[in-house]
Amino acid sequence: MSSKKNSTFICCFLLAFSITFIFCYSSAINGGDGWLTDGEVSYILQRQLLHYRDELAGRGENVSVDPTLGFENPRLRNAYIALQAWKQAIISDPQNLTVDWTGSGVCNYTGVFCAPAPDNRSELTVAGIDLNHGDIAGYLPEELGLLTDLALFHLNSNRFCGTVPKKFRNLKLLFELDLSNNRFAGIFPHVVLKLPKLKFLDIRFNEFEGGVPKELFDKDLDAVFINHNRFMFEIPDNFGNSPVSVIVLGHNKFDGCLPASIGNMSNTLNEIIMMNNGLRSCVPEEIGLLKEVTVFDVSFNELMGQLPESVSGMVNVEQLNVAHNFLSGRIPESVCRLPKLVNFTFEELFAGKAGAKV
Ligand SMILES: *[C@@H]1O[C@H](CO)[C@@H](O)[C@H](O)[C@H]1NC(C)=O
Ligand SMILES: *[C@@H]1O[C@H](CO)[C@@H](O)[C@H](O)[C@H]1NC(C)=O
Ligand SMILES: *[C@@H]1O[C@H](CO)[C@@H](O)[C@H](O)[C@H]1NC(C)=O
Ligand SMILES: *[C@@H]1O[C@H](CO)[C@@H](O)[C@H](O)[C@H]1NC(C)=O
Ligand SMILES: CC(=O)N[C@H]1CO[C@H](CO)[C@@H](O)[C@@H]1O
Repeated sequence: MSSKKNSTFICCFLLAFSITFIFCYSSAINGGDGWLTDGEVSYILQRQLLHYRDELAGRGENVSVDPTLGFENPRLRNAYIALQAWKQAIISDPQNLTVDWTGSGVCNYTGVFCAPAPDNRSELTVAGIDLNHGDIAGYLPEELGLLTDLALFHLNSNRFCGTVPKKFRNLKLLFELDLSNNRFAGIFPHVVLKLPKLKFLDIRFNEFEGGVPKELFDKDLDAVFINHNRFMFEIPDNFGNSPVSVIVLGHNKFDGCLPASIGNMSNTLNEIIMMNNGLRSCVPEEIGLLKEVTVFDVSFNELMGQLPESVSGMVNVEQLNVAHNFLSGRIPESVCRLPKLVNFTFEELFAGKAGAKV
């Protein structure tokens, strides 16, 4: 054994040991029924060894593929590697959704959808994964980057934790990414900015924290949901460059101003929800340019000044919520003339006046 391999081995062992220890310790303090079975320990050890190797080279290299398995084409073989690696990274699957993830027929796995490859219609490839509401716990291994033809990846309402694999940058066809309502943490998953076909980004209800890169708003996305995380940043001036029809940023810790550039979204913006952040500014005149908007909610912020008369331009608005801010002055009469308005909530915090409803 070379000394490099030797030290690698020791590192792996220590890593595996410490993780096993934490695992045992937490299950003991959680009042679980004591220690892990030998099977569980060897599983964790195995996974940690695999994981450590993966850090050194491209992951997936060392998921062994039984040579007796036959695959229709190399894409499906890669998909097999990705899905087996993922299955190993799953700790709990109470609905047994991945129990049938065995053998070479990956297109028959629960939650996995195949379609002819866009660049070769005579080859089947994995085009979608949908494990919504699976309640599965685990993490996403880098091997998922082998699913290079994936267009849809839906994981909402599971218990996946950790981060979004960097190898997701290989998913050049990914169109919809829904990781909502999981336990992902760490900084904003910058890898999503590198996905040329991405239109739908949903990472709401996770534990992401830190800033949101301003490049997000220059990207050609149709829907962005990043609400209910721990993001903290100032809304940048390029916000208005975003061509989204729906954007939901609520329940984070954004501050700064509602930028005037929002007016540039007039042809595309349909719903915007920024409730419960720390926005501090006046409501810009330019909101009146948002003629396609149906839902506009900036409630529970620290917006000041008057609601501008220009709101009369929001001719399609059905729900307009500006309550729980520091807005003052009279409500512009033009609000009453908005043809589609169903629900208008405005509250003068200082006067303690109840919301006005139309
Ligand atoms: C999943 O499989 C386990 C073991 O075979 C079984 O005990 C359990 O009832 C199954 N759960 C569901 C929801 O089918
Ligand atoms: C998927 O299942 C069907 C029906 O059980 C079977 O005919 C087919 O060969 C399977 N496909 C693969 C790729 O294993
Ligand atoms: C398309 O797929 C078929 C079946 O796997 C293969 O024989 C053919 O060489 C592929 N064509 C190209 C251009 O890769
Ligand atoms: C976007 O909005 C800003 C501020 O209102 C304005 O100065 C700028 O010219 C607009 N850009 C485009 C491309 O419309
Ligand atoms: C990174 C790594 O450990 N790669 C290994 C994967 O498995 C092959 C075959 O056993 C080895 O040759 C590689 O070194």
